[in-house]
Amino acid sequence: MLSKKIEQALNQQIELEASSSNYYLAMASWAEVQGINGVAAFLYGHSDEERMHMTKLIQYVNERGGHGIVPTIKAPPANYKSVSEVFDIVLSHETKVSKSINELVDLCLKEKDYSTHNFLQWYVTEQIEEESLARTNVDKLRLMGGEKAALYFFDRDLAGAKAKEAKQQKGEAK
Ligand code: OFO
Repeated sequence: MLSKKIEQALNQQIELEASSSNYYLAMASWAEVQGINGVAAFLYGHSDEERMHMTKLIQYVNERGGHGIVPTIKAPPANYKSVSEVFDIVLSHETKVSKSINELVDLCLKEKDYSTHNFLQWYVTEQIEEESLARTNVDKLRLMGGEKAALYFFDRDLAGAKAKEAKQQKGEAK
C-alpha cells in the first residue's frame, strides 16, 4: 500500500509526464505545419512515449492501492521560433523531468518505500537516454548554425531514424 505522501508525489509525476506528452505533441504539430516532417515524426513519437510513461505510473499507483489521477493540463504554446528553439525546450524539459524523478527516488528512500524505489529505476534509466538524445540534437543544431541546407539533412536523419525504429518494432529491421 502506498503512503499518501508517495501517492501524491507520484500523481505530480503523472502530471509532469502528461504535460511533456502534450508539449511534444504541440511541437510536432507545429513542425508538421512547417513541412519539417522528420522533426514532426520524431516529436509525435516522443509524445506517445511520454503518454506511455504517464499510463505506466497511473497503473502502478492503482496496483498499489492508490488512485492515479488524470490531470488538467495547461495548453502548450502552438508556435515556435525555430527547430533550435524546439530542441532547446526539449532538453530543458527533460532535465526538469530527470530532477523530478531523482527527487521522487530520494523521497522513496526517506519513506522506506523500496517497491516504488525499485519501480522508479526504469524511469531513471529512461531519463539518462532521453536527456542524452536531447543533448545530441541540441549539439547538432548548434553545429549547423541555422543553415537551411543543414536543417534539411537533420530533418532527413530524424525521419530515417524514426522509420528504422518503426521497422524494428515490426521486427523487419536488421
Ligand atoms: Fe517521461 O521521459 Fe522524458 O520526460
